Amino acid sequence: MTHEPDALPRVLPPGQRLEPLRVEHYGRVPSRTEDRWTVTVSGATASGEATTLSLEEIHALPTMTLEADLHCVSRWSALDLQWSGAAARSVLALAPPADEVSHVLVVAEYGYSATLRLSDIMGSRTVFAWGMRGGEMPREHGYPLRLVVPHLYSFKSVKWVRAIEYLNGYRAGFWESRGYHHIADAWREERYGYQQ
Ligand SMILES: Nc1nc2c(c(=O)[nH]1)N[C@H]1C(S)=C(S)[C@@H](COP(=O)(O)O)O[C@H]1N2
Ligand SMILES: [Mo]
Repeated sequence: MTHEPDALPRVLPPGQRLEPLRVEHYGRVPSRTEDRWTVTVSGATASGEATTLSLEEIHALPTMTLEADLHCVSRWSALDLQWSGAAARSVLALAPPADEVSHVLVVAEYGYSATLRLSDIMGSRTVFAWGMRGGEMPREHGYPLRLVVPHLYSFKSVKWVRAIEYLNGYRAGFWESRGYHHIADAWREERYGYQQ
């Protein structure tokens, strides 16, 4: 009889510990209903105009499924989560950035936000998700629209996305302005601003 281990060895980024998935966020779970959910794209757009995307438009994009982990900067990691939604780059293509854009501020209902380098949000494994573990994403995990950026600490994986602002240069979002790293690559252990 061959020995099948229960689980493959799991590789965690440095300084992380494995924990079951939990719900973690600042503030309340939004009560806004899906029919009143829009996503505003503003700042340095290619057209010079701000655009309001409907949830329908975003949910109509080709979907992809992604296996990705959550790595909280406070050191818990939940592994092997399955997300489905649209590639972030295909959402941004609906209202593209101007050439000089370097960063993107992603803003949630109630004002939570995170700043990403344009290259991180345009990465092939970055998604705007609305499905999770084969079903509809539970509201507390970010339905109806949640960014998932697998290689960065999960404070960058903004739940309940309501706005995207294109920036020419870096501007701190919620945790970045409270001492956390502006890039936050979990594999490079970029936790705190003083490491920058
Ligand atoms: N809108 C919003 N998104 C958020 C947060 C938040 O406070 N508000 N917290 C972030 C942090 S710090 C973590 S660790 C993850 C947790 O995701 P989960 O609740 O799906 O486990 O959500 C991220 N996205
Ligand atoms: Mo976190």
